[in-house]
Amino acid sequence: MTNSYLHIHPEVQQALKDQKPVVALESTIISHGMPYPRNVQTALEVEKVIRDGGAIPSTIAILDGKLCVGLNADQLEKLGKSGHEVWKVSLRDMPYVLSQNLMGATTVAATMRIASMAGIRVFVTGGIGGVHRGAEDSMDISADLTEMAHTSVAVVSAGVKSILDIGRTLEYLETLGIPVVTYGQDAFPSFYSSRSGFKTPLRLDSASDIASMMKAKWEIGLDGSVLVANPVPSEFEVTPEEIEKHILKALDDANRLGIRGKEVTPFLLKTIAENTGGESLDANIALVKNNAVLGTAISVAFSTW
Ligand code: PSU
Ligand code: MN
Repeated sequence: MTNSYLHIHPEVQQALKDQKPVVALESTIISHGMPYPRNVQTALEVEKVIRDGGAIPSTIAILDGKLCVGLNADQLEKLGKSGHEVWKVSLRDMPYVLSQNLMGATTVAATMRIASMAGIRVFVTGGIGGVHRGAEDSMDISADLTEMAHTSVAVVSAGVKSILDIGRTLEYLETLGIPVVTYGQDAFPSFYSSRSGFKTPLRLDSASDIASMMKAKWEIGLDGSVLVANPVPSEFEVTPEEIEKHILKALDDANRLGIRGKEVTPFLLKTIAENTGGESLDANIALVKNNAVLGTAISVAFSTW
């Protein structure tokens, strides 16, 4: 769906025209997910991983009243340096941020929708939003999930972070008809860890098998995402037991400080990163790069159909 707000970088435009593989990347991970300057460094390194794998990277953000598909190094630097001053944009924020000419970093939900407008079918991130712990009272369920129900872009993640209620998130994904497939193992991963205590609903062992499942889904008219869960490389893993105490502390802080709504996820991510020191940040960076390798291979395999 093209529109006057959509601005596609010429290199991305050309690749799409030539039906070459393109991989979308989100920008909230840069502005709200990691500290400066490692966020910008990581964004550039992830783009390089995608190029080395034979696809064109396309980071998505809202700048100067446009939905930008593909950013240059200056734009990445600006987004990364401005950190939390940048608007965190999920679907409901898009019209406001666009029409007010604000700088916006897109979440999984908003990135998927913009990628889809441009015709991109594969999107690489770290972790998705989901059903929060205590959602039975707060009703805090990320728009990432409902967006995945109807936008046909595959999302490559390292599973679901255990700041969320992983069991309820998997149930919700099932309700919405979203295939959840783990790459190469039976355990569903939980971002920092290759396991979560839950078994994966589906397992596939190659990028081409994942691409052929995407083709089957979309060709028969089942719109919506495929969630790919790619376990963090074992050398960077943090055990669920170790991370859990930091999560409980961060949740407690969030409650005490009355953190609500869109602030919850960035607050938890930031608090946990601070309290675990470098270890969780190293894991975070390693898993995003690892996801970029798999996402690129999926995108290359998908582009041959
Ligand atoms: N989970 C992570 N890392 C992240 C996010 C979630 O492990 O960076 C970001 C993503 O941009 C995701 C957003 O789309 O947070 C979800 O926010 P919310 O829970 O407010 O929907
Ligand atoms: Mn929320």
